[in-house]
Amino acid sequence: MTFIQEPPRLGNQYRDDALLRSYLERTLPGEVLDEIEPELDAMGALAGGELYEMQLADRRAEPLLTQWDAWGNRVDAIEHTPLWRRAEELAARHGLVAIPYERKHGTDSRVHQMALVYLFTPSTDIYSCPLAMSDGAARTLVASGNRKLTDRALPRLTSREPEHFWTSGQWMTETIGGSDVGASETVARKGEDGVWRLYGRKWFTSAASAPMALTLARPEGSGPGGRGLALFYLETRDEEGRLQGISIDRLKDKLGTRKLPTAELTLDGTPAEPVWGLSDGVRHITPMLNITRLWNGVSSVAAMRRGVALAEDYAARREAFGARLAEQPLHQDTLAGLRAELAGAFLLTFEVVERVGWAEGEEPAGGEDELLRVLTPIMKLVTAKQAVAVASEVLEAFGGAGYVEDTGLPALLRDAQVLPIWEGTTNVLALETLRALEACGGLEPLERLADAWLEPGERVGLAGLARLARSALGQASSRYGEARAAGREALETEARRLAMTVGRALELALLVRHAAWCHERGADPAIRDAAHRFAAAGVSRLHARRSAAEAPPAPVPVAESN
Ligand code: MFK
Repeated sequence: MTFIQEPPRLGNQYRDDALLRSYLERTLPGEVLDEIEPELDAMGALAGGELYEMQLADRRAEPLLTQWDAWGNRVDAIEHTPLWRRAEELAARHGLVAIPYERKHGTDSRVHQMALVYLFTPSTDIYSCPLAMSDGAARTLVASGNRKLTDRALPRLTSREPEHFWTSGQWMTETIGGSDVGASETVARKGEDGVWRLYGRKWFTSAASAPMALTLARPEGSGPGGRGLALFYLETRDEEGRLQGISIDRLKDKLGTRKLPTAELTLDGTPAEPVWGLSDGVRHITPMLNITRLWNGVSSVAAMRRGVALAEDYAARREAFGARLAEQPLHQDTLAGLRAELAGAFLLTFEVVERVGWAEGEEPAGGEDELLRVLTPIMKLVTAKQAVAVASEVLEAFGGAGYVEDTGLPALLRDAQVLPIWEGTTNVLALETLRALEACGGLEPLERLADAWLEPGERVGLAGLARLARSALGQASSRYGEARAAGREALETEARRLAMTVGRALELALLVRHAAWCHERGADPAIRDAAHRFAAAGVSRLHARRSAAEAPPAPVPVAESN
C-alpha cells in the first residue's frame, strides 16, 4: 500500500488561538469577555468546521454574471457562490456590521466586532469585502449627519435579519485608476425633476451586487480634483428589482479573490442623492476609507493566522527523514518566525481597532484622531506586506502540496496579494503617512506612545527589546527630519522605508507590552519568544546613510559623454 499523507485539519479557531485569547483577556473587562465568549466560541467552531469544509468543497465555484435572459432582456444578474450565501446569512445574524453601531459594550464594541471578524474572515472567501464596505458606508452616513439617508440605510446595514440586511458598495475606482481618486470622471447632472443622475464608468467595483453604494461624481460645472467631486448615495435597483441606469459590463478576471464578484459598471442616468453637499467628495469618503483600511488589517492578520494554523497542524502530522516536521529544528524555527510576524501584526491591528472604538465614543480622548490618522495607514501597509510574506512561506511549509490547487492552499497566497493593493497601495499609504505625520508634528507622539508600551517590558527582562524599538523609532525620527529638511523629493523617496520602520518598531513595542502582561500573569508564554524572534528578523527598514565618499559621481555633461 502506498503512503497517503493526512491533510491538515482545523479545530475551534477561537479555542486554539492563544494570542487572541490572551489579548482579549488583557484588553476587555472580565464581564464583557464573559458575555461575548460564547459568540466567539461559536464563530471559532464554524470557522474551523462547517465553513472551512464548505470552503474546501466549494473551491472551484465562482460568481456568475448573466447579462441576458433567454428572451433577450438585459438582466445583469450576479449569482454568488453557496459559501457566500451562507456567509451573508451568518454575518447578519452575528451582527458583524451591527455590533459597533449597537454599542452594547461601549468603546469595546469595535474589539468585540473585529474579534468575530478575525475568526469569520478566513473561512468565508473574502465575504469580508462587502462587509467592510457596508461598515464604511454606515460610518460615513453617520459622520455626514444626513438624517434622511442615515434613517433609510443604517437600519438595513446594521440589521441582524438576513432578509432585511443590506451590504453596500464603495464605487471609487474608475478607468483612471484607484489611487488618484480626485481625477474621477463620472458626472452628476441634476434633472428638471430635481433628481441627480450619474453618468460614467466604474472600473473596479467590488460587491457590484450590493443593494446600495456610496460613490463619487463631479456635479456638472464643478471644479477639478477631489474638491470638485461630491459624495453620492444610490440604490442599485428599483422597487421591481430592475437595475437603475446601471449595466454590469463584465466581471474582472483576477489573480485572486475570485469568489468576489468585482465588476466593471457603466452608469447611464443612475439616480443618486448627494450625501454631504456638492463638493469635497474625497474628504467626505475618507471615513469609509479609514474603516475599510481597518478591515484590511484585520483580514491580513486573519489570513496569517489561517496559514499558520494549517502549517502548524500539518507539521504535527507530516513525517519526513524519520521525524515529524514539528520536531525538526529548522522547521520549528521557520514556523516560529511566522508566528512572530503574525503576533506583531495582530497587536498593531487590534491597537488601531481599540482606538477606532475610542474615537467613536461620545467623548474621544484629545489628540486621538490625529494619532489614528497616522496609525491607520501604517498599520494597513505593514500588515498587508507581512500577510503576503507569511502566505508565501506557509505554502512552502507544505512542500509541493502547497503548490497544488485542490489542497486549497494556493488561494492563501493569491488572496493575500490583494491586501497591499486595494484600499491604498503601499506607496500611496506611505505618502498618506507623511501627510498625517505633518499634521501631528512628526514622530514624537508615536515615540511617546511606544515609550508607554515599552515601560512594563523593562520590569520583566525585556529591556534589550525595548532599546531596539526605541532606537528604530529614533532613527526613523532623525531620518524624517533630515529628509524633510532636504526637500519634498527626498522625503517622498524615504516614505515607504520610514513607514515600514515605524510600523515594525510599533509592532515590537506592542509585543513587549503584551509579553510583559502575559509574563506577570503566567499566561501565553510563547509571546515572549515571539517578541525576541520578531526583533531578530530586524526592525529598521532604513537604508544605511551614504557617506560623502560614496556619493554618486556628478553627471557627465552631455558633450563630454558623447
Ligand atoms: C477586507 C477589506 C477589504 C476592503 C474592500 C474594499 C474594496 C474596494 C476596492 C477599492 O475601492 S480599491 C480603491 C481604493 N482607493 C483608495 O483607497 C484611495 C487611495 N488614494 C488615497 O488615499 C489618496 O491619498 C487620496 C485619494 C485620498 C488623495 O486624493 P486627493 O484629492 O489628493 O486628496 P487630499 O488632498 O490628500 O485629501 C483631501 C482631504 O481629505 C484633505 O482634507 P482637507 O480637504 O480638509 O484639506 C485630507 O486631509 C482628507 N483626507 C485624506 N485622506 C484622509 C483624509 N482625512 C481623513 N483620513 C484620511 N485617510
